[in-house]
Formats: sequence, structure tokens, C-alpha cells
Amino acid sequence: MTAIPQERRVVTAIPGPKSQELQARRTATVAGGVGSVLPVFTARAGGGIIEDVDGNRLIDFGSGIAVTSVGASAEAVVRRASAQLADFTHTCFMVTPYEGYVEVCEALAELTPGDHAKKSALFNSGAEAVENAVKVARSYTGRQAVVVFDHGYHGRTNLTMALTAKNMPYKHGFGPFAPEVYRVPVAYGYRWPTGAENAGAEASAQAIDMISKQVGAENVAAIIIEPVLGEGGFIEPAKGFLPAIAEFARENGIVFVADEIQSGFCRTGQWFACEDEGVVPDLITTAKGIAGGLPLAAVTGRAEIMDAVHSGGLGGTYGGNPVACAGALGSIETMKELDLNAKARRIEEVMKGRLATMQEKYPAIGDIRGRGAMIAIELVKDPATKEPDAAAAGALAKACHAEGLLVLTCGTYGNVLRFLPPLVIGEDLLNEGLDILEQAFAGV
Ligand code: PLZ
Repeated sequence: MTAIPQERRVVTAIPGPKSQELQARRTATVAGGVGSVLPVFTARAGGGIIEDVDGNRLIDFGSGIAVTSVGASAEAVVRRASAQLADFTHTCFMVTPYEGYVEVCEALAELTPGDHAKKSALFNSGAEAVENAVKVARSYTGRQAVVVFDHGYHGRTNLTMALTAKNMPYKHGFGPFAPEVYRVPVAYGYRWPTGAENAGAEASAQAIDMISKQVGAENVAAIIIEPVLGEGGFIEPAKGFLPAIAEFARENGIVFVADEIQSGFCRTGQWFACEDEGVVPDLITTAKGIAGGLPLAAVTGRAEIMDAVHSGGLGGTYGGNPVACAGALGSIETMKELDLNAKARRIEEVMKGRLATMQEKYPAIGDIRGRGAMIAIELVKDPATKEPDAAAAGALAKACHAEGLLVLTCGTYGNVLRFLPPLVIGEDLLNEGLDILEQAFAGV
């Protein structure tokens, strides 16, 4: 494996001719429902760089949507997964088990918040983990209702579509959705009517009141929340909100589930984002960053809750695939060795400093938020009205792409530009990416 030079290089139009050729073949055979943010076809990727088939090298501020935190070809991930590939690719853990699965569960017990006894079950995707957290919570409580939040995202399967807030593109035309799902307000500080300083207390009171009056706390199996909401716009619930909801869950025998699929594994500068306010979830769902790009997901939680399910009630052919488990062990090893929590906090410092300077010049930046290497800016037509400006977010992303900086958008209103660089990105590349963003503002 040759390391990819950590330098941006734009040698063709973006996308270049080879990418365009592949895109034409793709259009002929790949279902139109599957989109791509930027149709440059990848040749290799690593560190903070994605190299395309035309030889362009893009600065990566996306990490494949918060997945390749250790980079897309991390030495320990490649080494361990390759060794595992050579030994065996699959037996199915439900048929004849193997050590890697157990080692991942041991690591999850060690790294996730709380010093209680913990157990885990492994799956393939984030949505599958969330579905299984609901199965476990229903089995443990004997209750059915599931409470989720405004702007929440939990996946694209039938149950997780119901849990996801946003219609387009995730739910439109795909109903009917699973029943017994209830949505309540979240403390979105920037858009809270009485001001960010009141959002934590008021939103939690409203949410608790709605759950109590409309659902009945004694009917609720699980409350599921992303400690930093991802697809919904990198919304950090205002301080006090998460602890109040977790406390309400505890008082009422409701399983409190932290969906850390996007925010987990060093992304926010802590192993898990719920540590920020000392919240200890009953169950935690993880995926994405866990395995350096290999498909793996987990539900981890209190041993007595996880063990409520009858033997054979949880599983799936590929859940905890041995190659993916080896990748996870390599990824976790890298996070510890390189202290990627510290790296994420440094990325936050650099990004927020630069973005604050840009905000002085460009008032379209209504809000700068997020933690660690999960940072976003919310774009508005006018900072006084806060009217969302999705067109600006789209135009800025496009301008960045043309210069070889991969950025993603998100948000219920589509007006949030989000930055999710690999945590191993060099500081020079990080700053160069921010230079490109600044030039994009000047041009748009
Ligand atoms: N929970 C918090 O962020 C996945 C979705 C991209 P899967 N987020 C990226 C897209 O448009 O499909 C996600 C998440 C949170 C659950 C999921 C679902 O994880 O691995 O995509 O199923």
C-alpha cells in the first residue's frame, strides 16, 4: 500500500472525463433512487485525501458521512482486516462463533459511558442497530411506544423511516410507516422562539408534557435521541435538555437510547457525545466510525436490559462479520494510539476560529455549531429573520467541490453546510480546505 500524498490537486474539471464516463455507465444500470453528492469516482483514499480516477486529489471534509475517522485506508484497519480475510471471511456468529466479535463487545463495554455491566449485539448498519435497540427495549419493558425528536434521523428501513423526522428524501411515498412512534420537540437553540438560553428548560418541559399527556409514560418502551443531531443539521440540544430527558426516562422505567451512530467514536472530541453532559444511556447504538469503513454496527447497554431478549431473538446472517470486527479493532486501536479525541478537539478549535472570522464578513452564516470534528454552519437569508437559505448552502458546496474540497450539506431546511473531516487530517489540509470555503463565500 502506497500512502496517498496529502496534497490537494485539481488537474481536470470536477468531475473529470473518466468520472463522467463512469457516471454515464452508472446512470444506465444503477437505480436512480440512489444519489451521490459529488459524482467523482474514487480510485483510492486515505488520511484527508480522496483521489479520483482522473488523478484529482480532493480534500475530504466528509469522511464518507462520518465513517472514516481514522482515514479510509488506516494501517491498523487494513492490516487486521486483511489478516482476517486470509483466515476466514465468514462462518456466521450464530453458527460457529469467533473471537473478534467478543473482542469488539469487550471494547464497547470498556469505551461506552457508565461503569455498569454491559453487553452488546452486533449488526451491519446503523438502521439495523436502531431497529434492534427498539426490539430490546420493547422486550425488556413489555411496552410498545417509542419517542423520538424533531429533526431526528435514525435510518431508511421501515421502522427507522418512522423514527426519522424529515419527509424528503427519506420518507416521501414510502409509507405506511410503523405505528407507535411519537415525535416531540428538541432544544434547537438557534431557532428556539424564546431564545437559546431558554431552549433546554422549555423544550424538555414541552417534550415531557407531550409524552405524559399524549402517550402516557407507562406506555413508552424507549426514548431515542442523537446527542448531537446529525442529518437534521448538527443540532446540539441546548444544555440541560439531554439530562432532563434521561432523568424523566429513568423515573418512568423507560429505556433511554443514545443514537451515537454519527456522533460516536471520537467524532465530537469524546468517545461518545453524551459524555459531554455526563448522560449515561441505558442503550447506545453505534456504527459508522466504529470500523474504519467496514460495515459494522452495535447495540450496547445494561446487561439486564440486553439479556431480556429470549435466546435466538437477536441476530442476522452477517451481523458482526469477522472482517468488519477486525476492522473495528484496528480502528479503535488507531483512535487510542493517535489520541483522536484530542485531534477532534484541535479540529474544532481551528475550524471555529476560522468560521467566526468568516461570519464577521458574511452574515449569511447565522450559526456556527457542533463539537470536535462535527462542525456546521447554518446559512440564512437574513440573520434577523433567520430565513433558511438552502440555495446558498448548495451553491457554496458546489463552489467548494469545483476547487477540490468535498463538503456535505444537511438540515431539515437543507441550509446547513457540515464539516466532518477524518480525524487524522493534517492541519495544513484543514486550513487549505477552510481557505477554499472562504473563497467560495467571496464568489457566491
Ligand atoms: N442514526 C444518527 O446518522 C446514518 C445517512 C445517510 P445507516 N446517517 C447517514 C443517508 O442519506 O442514508 C445514521 C445516523 C444516525 C442512524 C443512521 C443510519 O445508519 O448505517 O445509514 O443505516
